[in-house]
Order: sequence, then C-alpha cells, then structure tokens
Amino acid sequence: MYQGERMNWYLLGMGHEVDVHTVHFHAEIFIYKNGKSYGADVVDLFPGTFEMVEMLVGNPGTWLLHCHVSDHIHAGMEILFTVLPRGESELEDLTATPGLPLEDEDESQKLMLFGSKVTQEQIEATIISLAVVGVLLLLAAGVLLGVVIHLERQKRLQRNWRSILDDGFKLMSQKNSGL
Ligand SMILES: [Cu+2]
Repeated sequence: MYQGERMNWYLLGMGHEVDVHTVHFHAEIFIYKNGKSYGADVVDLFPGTFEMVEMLVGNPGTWLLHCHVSDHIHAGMEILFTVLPRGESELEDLTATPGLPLEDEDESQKLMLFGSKVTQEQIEATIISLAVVGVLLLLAAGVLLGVVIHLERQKRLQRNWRSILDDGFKLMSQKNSGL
C-alpha cells in the first residue's frame, strides 16, 4: 500500500475462548468506528467476531503487525506490512482533490447500479422521469381507446339507420303492391 491511501483492514477472529487477540499496527493509526469514530493502533478481536478498521496510511516503511498476547506471539502471530512512499507532487494531488481519496463521504452515499456508481439524486430524477413517461403513456392509451369506442359507436349507428330505412322501404313497397 502507498502513503496517503485509505486502507480498510478486515479482521476476522476464529477459534475459542483462548483466541482473544489484540491486533496492533505499528507506526500507523486507524479509525475504529463503534457508534463514534476513534483513532487507535490496537483493536481487540474476540473469537467468532470481526472488525473493520480504516487506516489512513501515513508512514512509509516496513512495520510490524502483531498480537499482544504472549502465547500468540510465541506461536508466531506477527507479520510485516510495507508502506511505499509517494512523491511530494502525488501527495499534494491527493490532498488537493476533494472527495478522493481522503474524503469519501460522497462515495458512501453512492449506490451501485448496473455496475456503475450513481447518486441518490440521479436515482430520484430517473424515477420521476419514468413516472412522467408512464402517465403520458396512460393518457395516450386512454385517448386511443376513446377514439376506437367513438368510431365503433358511429358504425353501429349507421348500421341501425340503414336497417330502419330498409324496413321503411319494405313497408312502402308492401303497401304499393297491396293497392
Ligand atoms: Cu492473539
């Protein structure tokens, strides 16, 4: 990892009652969130639990990561992690760019949709435009249905008029032949 990055560490505790660990990061400080946010360099890890800490990587070098429980140290529960330095200009870029990566407040409010990140405002705008399109389509369908019903009614009326006229002619011709 590089200086200036924000690194999430996912710490998973396993085993049973003797496996209580105190995870200690040398030379770096992380943010531990438990209702409020705390700056710390040691986090307690109980068996069957996990913790997530967010490290603001600051010090270049190779550092120790280990457990403070003596038995665990003797059993080998220690490892090194390396922080690579970043050039001065790169560090300035990191701090000058708002929202990246030192400020990730905005990132947390974005949702993943079809593989791309979208804000809540974009989702709201999409839903509103979909609703408007839906209402317009409903109106168009209603108008079309009205036109079809009107045309059908006209056809039926014409048919009725024709049959009434036919009956009239029939009656007239019967009368005429009777005379
Ligand atoms: Cu331990």
